Amino acid sequence: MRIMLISNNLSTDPYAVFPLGPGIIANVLRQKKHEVKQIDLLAANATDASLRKAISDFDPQLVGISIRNIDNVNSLSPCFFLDDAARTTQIVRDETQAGIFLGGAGFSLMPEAVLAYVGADYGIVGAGESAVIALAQAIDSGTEIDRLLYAVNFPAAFSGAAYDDDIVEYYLRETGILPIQTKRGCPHHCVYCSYPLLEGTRCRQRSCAEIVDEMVFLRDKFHPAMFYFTDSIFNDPESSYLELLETMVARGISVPWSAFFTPADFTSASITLMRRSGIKTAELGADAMTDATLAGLGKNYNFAMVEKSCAAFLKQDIQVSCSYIAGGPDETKITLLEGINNVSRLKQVPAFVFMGIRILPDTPIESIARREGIISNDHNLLYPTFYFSPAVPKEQMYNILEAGFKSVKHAVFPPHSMSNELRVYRKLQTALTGKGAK
Ligand code: B12
Ligand code: SF4
Repeated sequence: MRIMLISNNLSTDPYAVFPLGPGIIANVLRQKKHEVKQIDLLAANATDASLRKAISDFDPQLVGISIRNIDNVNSLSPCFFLDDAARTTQIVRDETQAGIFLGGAGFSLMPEAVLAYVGADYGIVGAGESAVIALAQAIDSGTEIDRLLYAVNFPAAFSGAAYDDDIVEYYLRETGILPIQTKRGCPHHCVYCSYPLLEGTRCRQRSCAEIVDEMVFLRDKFHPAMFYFTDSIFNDPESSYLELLETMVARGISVPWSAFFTPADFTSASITLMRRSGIKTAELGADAMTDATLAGLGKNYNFAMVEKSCAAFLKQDIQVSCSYIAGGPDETKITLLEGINNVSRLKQVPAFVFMGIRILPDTPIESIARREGIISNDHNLLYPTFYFSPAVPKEQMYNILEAGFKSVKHAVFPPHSMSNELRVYRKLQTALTGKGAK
């Protein structure tokens, strides 16, 4: 079949990200001999007219639209992205009779609601590799198929992506970064987090040899400035990431990389291995700023562990940054002040501080918010809705954080001042490698 895949994500905050999910879908469909045309609306600098023309030139028999983000999860300058997706869907409808299906992380968080809002025909919830093949087969043969296909009902698969030249070139020009996913799933139970819902609660790693083959291919073909491992947590509790790093060292991958880490008792040998395999910077999801609020988020570590993790990286001259969310369960005026103090102490660690937690369906924070009367039973979570600890009025929370972090040079608050600073920070990371980035 001729299948068009449209990546609808226009967000460039904190930076433009290569559409890895649609790339995987394109790859598996091509392996089944479907003719696939990928269009990334950002990379193509698409207008309504150019999108219409691309559709009529390709004349697809099926069109997939990827929905990565519903919103920007930022309570202080919220953006809602589904109107763009609805508009793209309408353009596709105008130009072709082909069936339209949705997929992607944003879509999978609220599939029924997003399908209805955007006005598409079908949706694939979760990892799309196997379900998309079944969907294409059914449409091709005229067999009836459910509107929503859930990945859990299909054989597990974990594929690499197609990295189409025109799309890769745009992202390399913009950031120098190419993303790779090495594992899926997270076994932790942080109260606000949707990642285990999206990817499951068990870590499943792709074969190290396959990942490193892909890195060698990408390095030699595109010369990226940096790889970004998009795993929910890179340092899984079983430490399977160390095997990957060993394979990278053995194969002489010399491209810098970065990833999300959760605070842990890192051994110096593991950090040495990260350094030898080219780590550029560790993004530590510290998430809360005090012991009490870490416990409120369901974390299994305390702030001393955050400090210990940072120190372990810094000791081997590895740059580390931390992100925090103020205002979660058990936040009080006292924890805010204590947290500002804690974060200020970590002078060598850039800190990015958000306020309020985006409430996503089926996460424990949703039940907490209902219990505390923050949302009603029929509240529509499609529209950005945030949890703020009822113990501190929101405005007061903002004022405490703003005043507290004003003179703390390594901390960014409020988040709308973050975009530029984070962008500068990222650019600096890639520029320092001297390759690829603008
Ligand atoms: C890594 C990551 C980042 C990194 C990206 C680094 C990089 N260079 O790529 C950084 C930190 C930069 C980032 C930023 C943001 N992120 Co982010 N990010 C993630 C994370 C952890 C993984 C994304 C990823 O690449 N996964 C790997 C790919 C292969 O998986 P996938 O895209 O889901 O694809 C699979 C399926 O979804 C499906 N699929 C995907 N597309 C399609 C299309 C079709 C047609 C079909 C059928 C199927 C399908 O099949 C794929 C293969 O199985 C997810 C959470 C998660 N665990 O999913 C959040 C996530 C996607 N991010 C999210 C958000 C909100 C953002 C930001 C807006 C936040 C912010 N203000 O910083 C920005 C936006 C950036 C941008 N320009 O778009 C949200 C989106 C949900 C929402 N509320 O809208 C998520 C889900 C996290 C969350 N809070 O719940 N992010
Ligand atoms: S916040 Fe991180 S460690 Fe916690 S459940 Fe989510 S991905 Fe796992």
